[in-house]
Amino acid sequence: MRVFASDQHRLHHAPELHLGRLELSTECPQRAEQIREALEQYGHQFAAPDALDHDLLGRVHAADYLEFLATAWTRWCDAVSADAPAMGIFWPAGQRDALRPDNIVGQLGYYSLGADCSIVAGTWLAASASAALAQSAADFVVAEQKPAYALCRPPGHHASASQFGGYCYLNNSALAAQRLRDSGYARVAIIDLDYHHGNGTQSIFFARDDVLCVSIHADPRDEFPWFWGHASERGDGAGHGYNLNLPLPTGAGAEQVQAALGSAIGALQRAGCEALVIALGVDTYVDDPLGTFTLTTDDYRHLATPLAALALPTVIVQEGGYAVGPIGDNVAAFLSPFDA
Ligand code: OKP
Ligand code: ZN
Repeated sequence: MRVFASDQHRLHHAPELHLGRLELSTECPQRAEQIREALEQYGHQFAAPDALDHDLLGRVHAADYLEFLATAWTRWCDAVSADAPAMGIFWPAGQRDALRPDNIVGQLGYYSLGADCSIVAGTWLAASASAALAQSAADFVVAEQKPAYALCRPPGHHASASQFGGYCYLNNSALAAQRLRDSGYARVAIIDLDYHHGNGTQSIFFARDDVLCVSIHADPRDEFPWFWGHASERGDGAGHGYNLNLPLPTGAGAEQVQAALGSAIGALQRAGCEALVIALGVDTYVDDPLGTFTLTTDDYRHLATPLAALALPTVIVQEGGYAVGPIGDNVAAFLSPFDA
């Protein structure tokens, strides 16, 4: 399979708040390095991304948020400290239409959903390179009518039009879907297989009927992102019926995920989707430090089999997965049915 990858992700490894202390995030550069090494060994073909299309970025993210992300680190260094990561500490909790503060400290709360990630010197460059991979993979799929995989890091599915969080800054899967739409596919499906609900993707497309969002994830009553991902969230206005959440209980295994995937594929077919983005998190793996699901490496091949059989133009975008040792084998197992 064609794999889009870049070294720029190495510029970003940001601290997160963990048990009351700042620690380097579980979302680490070794994740992408392991995946790259494994996919090289399995003989996948690597390609470099094209330059990021800022018009595409602007169709998924708010202009003021993009300006904030691009300048947050320098503003933080000038106003606060170059020795600490830039992160929020206050949020407009419960206030629906809060006015945006002018100060960087206030804006970090305004533009984020939690304190589980931060912005460091290389964050914007790494996030934009990650987005460029998703865009380039989508362009490849359109041009070649073959599937492609974007080795994105940092991940993207928790980032909404104007908020970062959950290790995500730019929504790579949403950008890939928007690119497919702009290339002429009338309706695109995003199937999100990450252990965590793709709240950012859901929010970006919630009022739209041209992108069907389906997410299979741990029930938000027990898991991050806590406030999104319930089955009752079905979309707004014209988008009603084009958002489908399939939450699973803590400890769910391959059979439960496989059954939910059957429902996801049914929804995709009923909606008449012409192209597919798979938000591939492998934090559903049995030994994942953040997850509780029990999937094995072989299960990823079985999960991908009915998706590959759809034979739709398909972009696979890397999201989470924190069991660094086996992460490459898990991704390779998922990709294998698409090469058959
Ligand atoms: C991102 B993705 C653990 C904090 C957990 C939130 C999890 C983000 C997951 N110290 N932070 O969906 O894999
Ligand atoms: Zn996840």
